[in-house]
Amino acid sequence: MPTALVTGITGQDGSYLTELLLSKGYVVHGLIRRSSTFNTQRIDHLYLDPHDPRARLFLHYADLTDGSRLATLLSQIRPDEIYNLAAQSHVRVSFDEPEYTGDTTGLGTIRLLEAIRQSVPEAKFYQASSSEMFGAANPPQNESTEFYPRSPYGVAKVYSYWITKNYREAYGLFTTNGILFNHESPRRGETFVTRKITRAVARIAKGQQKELFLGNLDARRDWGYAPEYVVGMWKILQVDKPDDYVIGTGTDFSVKDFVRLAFEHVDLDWEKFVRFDEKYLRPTEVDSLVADASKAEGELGWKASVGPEQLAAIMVEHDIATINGFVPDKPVGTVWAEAVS
Ligand code: NAP
Ligand code: F7E
Repeated sequence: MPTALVTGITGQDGSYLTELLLSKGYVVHGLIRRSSTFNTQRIDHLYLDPHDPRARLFLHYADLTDGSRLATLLSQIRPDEIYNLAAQSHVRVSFDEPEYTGDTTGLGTIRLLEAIRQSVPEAKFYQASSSEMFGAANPPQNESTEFYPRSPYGVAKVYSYWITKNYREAYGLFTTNGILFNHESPRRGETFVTRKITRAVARIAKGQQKELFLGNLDARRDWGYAPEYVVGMWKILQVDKPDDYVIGTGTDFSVKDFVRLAFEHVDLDWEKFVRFDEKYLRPTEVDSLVADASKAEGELGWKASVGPEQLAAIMVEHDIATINGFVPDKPVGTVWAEAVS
């Protein structure tokens, strides 16, 4: 059975990727941060007590800011594939915590790559690069577009992108970048704009909320569906020669468009509920990100099938179902917590 190591396993993408890898027969090791409350909600439905002979998902405490821990774990686990999804991933927060963002989202990658170089140089490495690296560059953006990051997050991701490429060229490691455009899902963090909108729409439709405060409605994004994007990650590591790929839908919608789609799904007029709050503005904004993912389609056979209209419907439906008491995945991380305590 192939063995994968996933950093950021408790995040949106980590949870979908783990589902995919387990379904393909992998043994999956996930790095998890110590937290004073449970933070494994997104993967609880995948976890079995390690004493169970069927267990193929194993979790380990670690942090991308702790290089010696990464080195120890890599030499113990000796994974075939490593997916580096961990990051301080919120662009607005990166302006509030620029140094921490640089340490985790930027330097975290070099700590991992050094551990790989020294312990498992034969392993394949995937770096979660981002369309935020393109920043102010004109759309559509592809693998040849010059980077012009507009936030501490974007700058940190550019560092990680280049150090990933450098370790490929300098040491011959199998290191790759997936340059993913925005991708969303019912598991999206609640402070990213799509999920913030769909949760509010569900609550407004149910009479639990009156207004929704947002910042810049004019920014344009290429929003895709996260479960499809983790397939792209896996495919990037299955090629013969390591390379970098843009992954996105090629669609071009504004935040206002997404708001309208989400409210229309419950037959409400968004203009009656949405208010402006400048606290959600960023010191520098990324105006327009639209993917040209033709290289991924041609070389990986990857193509998105879910666009923003369907995505908004999926997310609103999920958030309404949650209010109605439907809980799709096991909610709280008790199984894992019991196993390690
Ligand atoms: P997410 O939901 O915010 O998950 C981030 C993960 O990183 C969480 O598991 C988090 O752990 C972990 N993490 C944060 N700081 C860490 C640290 N210092 N050490 C170890 N783990 C740490 O992000 P996502 O949406 O799944 O995105 C996955 C990756 O793709 C990220 O690197 C993100 O920057 C990148 N990306 C995302 C998108 C997108 O649209 N979603 C697009 C392009 C690139 P906790 O659960 O403990 O907080
Ligand atoms: O903002 C505008 C905001 O925070 C999208 C991360 O996954 O994708 C994500 O970064 C747009 C921006 O995502 C609010 O100004 C308006 O223009 O959902 P977001 P993001 O910044 O695009 C990239 C590819 C990543 O790599 C990142 O990790 O929406 N916006 N009003 C707002 N945004 C938020 N969060 N909240 C608002 O109230």
